[in-house]
Amino acid sequence: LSVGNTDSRGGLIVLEGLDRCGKTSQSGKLLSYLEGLGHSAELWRFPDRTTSVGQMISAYLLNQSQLDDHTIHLLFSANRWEKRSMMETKLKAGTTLIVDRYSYSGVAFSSAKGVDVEWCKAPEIGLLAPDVVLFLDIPPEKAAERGGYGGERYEHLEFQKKVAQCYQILRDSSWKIIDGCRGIEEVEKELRDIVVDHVLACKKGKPLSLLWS
Ligand code: DGP
Ligand code: NA
Ligand code: NA
Repeated sequence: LSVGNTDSRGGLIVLEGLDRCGKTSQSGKLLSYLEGLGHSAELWRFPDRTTSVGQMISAYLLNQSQLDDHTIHLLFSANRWEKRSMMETKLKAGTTLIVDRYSYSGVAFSSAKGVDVEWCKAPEIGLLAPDVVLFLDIPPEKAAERGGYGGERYEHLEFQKKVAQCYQILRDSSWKIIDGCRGIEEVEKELRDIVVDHVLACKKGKPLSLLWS
């Protein structure tokens, strides 16, 4: 399903992975790299904790509030929906978006609690589909060893193991599996090449599409 006139648009580049996989620092490096090449680019992240929905999510993650698993799932989804039109506007204006977590986190983290996968996917239908998903692959034990789990709700090894399994069933042709166990520079170099290829394809008019496709 394609969305309107998308000549020379920006790319929608999503980074996914377990907590402590390195994607947040790699997202920042990618932004600097693209800007250095003269591309218009922005760094986004989900959850976006700055909105009122985002503040409810943040309180939940900090264990300051308790919510039913389905309820919090829909709030995470609403947090992506409230940014959808701005996302489309930016992409069509030619800005590439580097997005730290997206609908795949939404489904992986909720289905890891036992919520049905198809139920989890449903509210994500109609969001913009990423041009590429960069999955930073790292064993849960290794991520846990890196330290710096911030003490938020999901930051426990046993839960992260379940999330890792749930991510596996979400892989599709837009995914690139990146070995996140290597050094920062090595990972960075692999990501740069993939991202530039996708940004150029989008510039040449690759159409935008919708989840899940
Ligand atoms: P971060 O700010 O990237 O550390 O993400 C906060 C935590 O929330 C992290 O453990 C991943 C999880 N998370 C991110 N997006 C979603 C989502 O859509 N649904 C659920 N259930 N969890 C999510
Ligand atoms: Na986190
Ligand atoms: Na993060």
